[in-house]
Amino acid sequence: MAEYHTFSTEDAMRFADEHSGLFGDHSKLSCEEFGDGNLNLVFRVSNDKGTSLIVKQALPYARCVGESWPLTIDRARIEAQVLLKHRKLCPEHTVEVLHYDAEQAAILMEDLKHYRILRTELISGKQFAHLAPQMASYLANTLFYTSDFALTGPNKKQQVGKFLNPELCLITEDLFFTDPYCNHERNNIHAEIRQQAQQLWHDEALQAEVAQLKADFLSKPQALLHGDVHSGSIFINEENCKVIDAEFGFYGPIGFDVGSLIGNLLLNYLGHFGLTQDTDARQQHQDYLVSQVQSLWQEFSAQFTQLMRSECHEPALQNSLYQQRFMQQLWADTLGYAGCELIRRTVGLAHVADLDKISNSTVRGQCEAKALQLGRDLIMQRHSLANMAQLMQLLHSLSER
Ligand code: SR1
Ligand code: MG
Repeated sequence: MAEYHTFSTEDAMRFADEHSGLFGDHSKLSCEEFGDGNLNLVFRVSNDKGTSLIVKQALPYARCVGESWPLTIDRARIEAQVLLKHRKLCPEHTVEVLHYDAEQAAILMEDLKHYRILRTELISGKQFAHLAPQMASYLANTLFYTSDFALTGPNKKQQVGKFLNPELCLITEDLFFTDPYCNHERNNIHAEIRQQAQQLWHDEALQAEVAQLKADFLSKPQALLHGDVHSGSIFINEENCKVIDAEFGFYGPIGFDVGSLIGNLLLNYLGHFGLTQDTDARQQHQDYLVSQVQSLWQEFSAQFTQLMRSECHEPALQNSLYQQRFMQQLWADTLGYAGCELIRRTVGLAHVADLDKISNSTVRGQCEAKALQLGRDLIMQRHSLANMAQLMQLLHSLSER
């Protein structure tokens, strides 16, 4: 087998051609590299009849930083295997993997060319009623059926071992839970909020809560997470949404996936204070986001609860009081991780366009300050915010500050 080498467009075409029966005449293929993510090469290979596939190759370093940040190419295995597993559990909302090559760390997958990236759509003010119910279904199914509620003890432990993913987890451990709370050189802090960012470095009460969330991230292998459910990992169109990019997958706390998505919806909510000048349009979009956050949690928790009642194979975990407590803790975890996502996307290495695209730097600073405040409130109050109505109150009081 050929040794790993970085794909050219010609290599990507050959790879797609060899591993799919779709193309036929190689001479009629074309290819473009269009990856704009943080880590990988992404090629679209097309024939002259309108058929296309995606080839994604892991680089041996983080693309957004360069060769000075080496990174395992085994992440392509994790990505392929998480997507294959999640697709079995939720075929409607998981991208299809057609082939994985360990040597070249390359994945051939369906081209979602009739879909668009959720983040771009939300930034431009688009709304999709099906987003929350479909993502609730994806999260409930993938997380329940990979948890101790559904797997035997030995099988679960074998799965945990297969998806250890230490290098990619370390990125999250650093970027999510450490960097924002100290003066780290990786941080990216706009001048307008430097003072608020510095407060994070001296906020011991907040740091203690973040330490708890990080400890759980390190030591609570509840289910096979996607590990990076932000709105750039979701493709959407008028009927459907599909999840991509599972290279951060591992066995971790369920609230991390649910909270990451809620955090990203809230980042878009806050970003629209600066992105949309028309106050009626802004209010309408923000109301939409609030309703999506509400329905995401309601539908996710209803489905997960139903699955615990009807599909739990572990006798001790069938206890209904235990299951209630489990959901209560999951709610608190979800709020905490959503808060961490708000903070790290505002002052950490990896920002989001929802805030960065605000052209007026003073207004952007005001939105970022709200993101830090809301992030802190969510983390600190995650055990006392009893329900979604209280979370919404917090959001509204923030808008008025
Ligand atoms: C160096 S990787 C930076 C971020 O991009 C990924 O999508 C993850 O969110 C990670 O934290
Ligand atoms: Mg990604």
